[in-house]
Amino acid sequence: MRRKLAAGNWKMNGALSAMAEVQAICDAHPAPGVDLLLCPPATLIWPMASMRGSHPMAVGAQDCHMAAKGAHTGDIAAPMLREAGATHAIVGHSERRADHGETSATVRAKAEAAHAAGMTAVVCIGETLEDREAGRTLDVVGTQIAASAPDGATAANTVVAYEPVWAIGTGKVPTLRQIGEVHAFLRAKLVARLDDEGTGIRLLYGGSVKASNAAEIFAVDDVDGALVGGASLTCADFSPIISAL
Ligand code: G2H
Repeated sequence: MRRKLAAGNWKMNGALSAMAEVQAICDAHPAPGVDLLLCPPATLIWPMASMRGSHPMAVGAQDCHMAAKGAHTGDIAAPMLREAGATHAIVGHSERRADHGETSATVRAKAEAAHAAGMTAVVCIGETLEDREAGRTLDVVGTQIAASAPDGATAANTVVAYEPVWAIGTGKVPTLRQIGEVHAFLRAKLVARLDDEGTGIRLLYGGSVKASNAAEIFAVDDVDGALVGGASLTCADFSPIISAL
């Protein structure tokens, strides 16, 4: 069966002083019954991976370039992130799609680059409020998952995060029925395309997950965990979410 995954996305937050929070998270969950992943800014990957020591928590990047090296000022290649200690890379987060014009084709290439570097890609998809209100949610996420997930996606090298854009950092959360509908739809898409691997790929929900709503969201069928933003920055906020899984 799929193991549960609690993943934190620190976005552009955190400093070396925040390693104390990471230590507190590790101390609070010395042998977590779920998989843990924290994705800090690139500058903190190495410090976080070093600090974690032998604790099973994984460290991930928030993006990677699609090329393994080259003339791409300011970008970071997947093998470099891997060398720094990242085993995962978030690709296609809606903030990157919006701020950097990333298309699903770009996201797919980045996921393939992460795979080539031996990393797990956390592929993000999600509809806008406009899409939701126009009744296009399943069309949009269906198109995104088809175009963003590589053909070589497996249960080991890929995680999919469903993050409705309108729920990100807003405090608004879809109903449990809405989450369940999308997750069931995505599961069917993955299985149709990837057979057993599609059954094994973990589907995370993301968007304003917090301690007070985590348990009910995790109880929804085909929700295998969460990609958590703001509430993953401190042990006080993240620890109860981990415990709810
Ligand atoms: C969605 C999520 C993390 P938050 O972006 O990926 O952020 O939990 O702050 O809504």
